[in-house]
Amino acid sequence: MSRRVFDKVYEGKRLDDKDALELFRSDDLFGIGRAAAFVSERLHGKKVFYTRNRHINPTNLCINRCKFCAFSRSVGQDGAYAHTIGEIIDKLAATASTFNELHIVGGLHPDWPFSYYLDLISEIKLAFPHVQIKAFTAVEIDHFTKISGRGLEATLAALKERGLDMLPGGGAEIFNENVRSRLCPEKIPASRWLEVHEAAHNIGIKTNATMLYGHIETYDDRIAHLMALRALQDRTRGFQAFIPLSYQPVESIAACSPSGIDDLKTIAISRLILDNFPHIKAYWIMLGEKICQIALYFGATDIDGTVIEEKIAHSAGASSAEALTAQQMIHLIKRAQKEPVERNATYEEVNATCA
Ligand code: V47
Ligand code: SF4
Repeated sequence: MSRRVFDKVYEGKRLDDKDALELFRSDDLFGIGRAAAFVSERLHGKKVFYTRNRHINPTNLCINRCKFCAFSRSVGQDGAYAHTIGEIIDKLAATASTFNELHIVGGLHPDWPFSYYLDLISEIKLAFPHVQIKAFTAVEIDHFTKISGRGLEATLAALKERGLDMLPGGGAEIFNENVRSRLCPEKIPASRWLEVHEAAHNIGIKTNATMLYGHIETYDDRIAHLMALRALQDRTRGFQAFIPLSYQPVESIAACSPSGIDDLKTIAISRLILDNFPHIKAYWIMLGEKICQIALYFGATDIDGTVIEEKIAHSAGASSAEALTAQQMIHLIKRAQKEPVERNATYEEVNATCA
């Protein structure tokens, strides 16, 4: 590939669609990685962020049943579950001293009222006031507007009032509507996903963004996805991290997961295109610990958290561990010659207490 695109990066110029396609088609993995590392070091030096968090999935019952999702179940199906708020509080109480961020996402339950979600947030905040809550994908928020009869901003504001701190980036999948209709025909369209995040940003809720890649999409689809996120971020500045989600194979969509090379290239190119995003997150659960560690040389500056209990990727057969201790995360970062920094959900640095 020509030096032209790298020159633009080193001169601090914004890349366009054509540059992005040249990068995706290139086999100069190290050149791309070096350019992305240049950008991430300019932003954060040697710092790599991690968090002590815990995942909670209140239910796997879901009316959408996306084709790639091995986690969801229909009513009456083997393995279906729906936790009461009391069960969730008990689960959390058992490990409460080990996390300061909660990541809560689940299926679209066919019957739960909006009050379940409002009470869930309030009761968690009451029982664990030190914990920040990152909860509900844009897909869930849209569902809440339907079950509550409220508008988007009113729905988000009600959750914020109860203690919601931020939204995770799930549900974005791939924005191209043809691919989306094959992967997840029942899911909200891309335009609605973007609208939910814009509304959250407008009322002061920060969010993350994701992209599910490595299945049936093309490089052009990935580029259009990244460009749509960059355009929204130009307007709102409300995104904190972008998380490329490496597809975990399920039979009905595509048999193979992306290669390690594709994982690293996608992380690096995301860093180069999303010049207005503070962080690119290498999500070790879907990448595996070793690719995640190498990604720190390809533009990633966040490795997510301890997680404790992961159901979505592991339902699809992810071979990574289900949890890492804070000590293991620190070790992973230090062995890459980087500086581990513990953060909370909203990216404030916190003093590590369990290292
Ligand atoms: O929206 C489902 C994806 C997402 C598969 O914001 C799959 O900090 C790969 O969004 N292969 C949920 N991916 C996970 C997510 C997330 C994870 C960690 C941190 C954050 C954050 C967000 O998982 C879903 C869907 O896109 N998913 N099935 C699969 N087979
Ligand atoms: Fe439901 Fe989310 Fe799974 Fe789709 S990805 S079936 S919306 S839980």
